[in-house]
Amino acid sequence: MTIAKRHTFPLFLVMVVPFGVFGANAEQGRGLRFALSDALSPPSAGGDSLATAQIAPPNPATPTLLPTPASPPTSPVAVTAPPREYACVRTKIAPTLDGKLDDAGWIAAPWTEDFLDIQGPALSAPRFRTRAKMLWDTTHFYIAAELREPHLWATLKTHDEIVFHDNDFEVFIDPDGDSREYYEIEVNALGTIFDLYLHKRYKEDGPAEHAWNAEGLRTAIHLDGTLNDPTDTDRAWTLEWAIPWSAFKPPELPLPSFSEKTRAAAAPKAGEVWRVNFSRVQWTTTLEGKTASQEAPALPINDSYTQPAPPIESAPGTPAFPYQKVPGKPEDNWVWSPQWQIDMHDPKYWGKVKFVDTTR
Ligand SMILES: [Ca+2]
Ligand SMILES: [Ca+2]
Ligand SMILES: [Ca+2]
Repeated sequence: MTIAKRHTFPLFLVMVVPFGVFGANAEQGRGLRFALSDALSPPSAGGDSLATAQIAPPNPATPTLLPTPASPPTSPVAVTAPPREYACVRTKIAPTLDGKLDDAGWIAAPWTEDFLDIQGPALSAPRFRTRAKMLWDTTHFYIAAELREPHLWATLKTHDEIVFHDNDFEVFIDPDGDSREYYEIEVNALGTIFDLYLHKRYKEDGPAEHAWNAEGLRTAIHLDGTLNDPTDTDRAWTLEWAIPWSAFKPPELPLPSFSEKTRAAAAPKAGEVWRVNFSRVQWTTTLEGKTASQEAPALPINDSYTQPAPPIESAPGTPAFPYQKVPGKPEDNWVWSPQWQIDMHDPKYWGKVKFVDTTR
């Protein structure tokens, strides 16, 4: 199954609450971080049809500034390695955006290291393999990723919903590496995008600007398996993104500018290094291996799965036992370059991506 989308809607200006909260885990920090902005947002207009691939633009809201709560202490892990590095090769032929990574450019491009826990190699290794590739040309930054996944699951369908409430793949990009004026894009297995701009880190009172959109972004996802069907075992999802360099443009905000605006959303020069990191958010669901039988008396579905009783009433055409998050269990965060803390918003730990041009 391949899902392709193109985002070309205009930019809307929305001031979102500054929020500097990071708890002892990413669920706490993220949940708090979005609680107020969610509350201030107008109600969702509902899911968009994948068939038409139309994405509703976010509705404008009244600019609002609220005081930042005190940040609880975090417990960072000792830093034992420098940030990851990757040589991003300029490609002569743009990949075909179909979610499949069989393009000549992707075949030639090296994989990143396998993702590990956000706090580094001292923590448990991820349950499922994740890795990425990057390419560039004069018009776009291309990103590919492979996420091994025995239970393809996604529910969110509306642009700029909080996509990490599903399992997702995320990229963080700070072109000039000053830890200010940087960008984040998230996607789930349905291809739903949540893209946002950070004026400063949350620890420095943000704010996050959800109304920023990666204009001209094209995405495609290939599902190696069946989405939202717990009666079988899936294998992976792969994705391709083409992000125009022109998308890396800070929105107009009533805030002081740093250096990103002077870059004028230009393509990198050969040899330039940008700070980039990838994150995979992975929730544990009630149909992952032993979890179901640990939670409640179980009903057998097949040789592989059990499901807590009683079964959940489902809409016609949907599986009788939809995936459910395990209540109270925080998400896992698996990343390319370890952050040594449960906080993606510390760009000094992001990977160093060097744009290499061997075509001349
Ligand atoms: Ca492709
Ligand atoms: Ca920056
Ligand atoms: Ca957005």
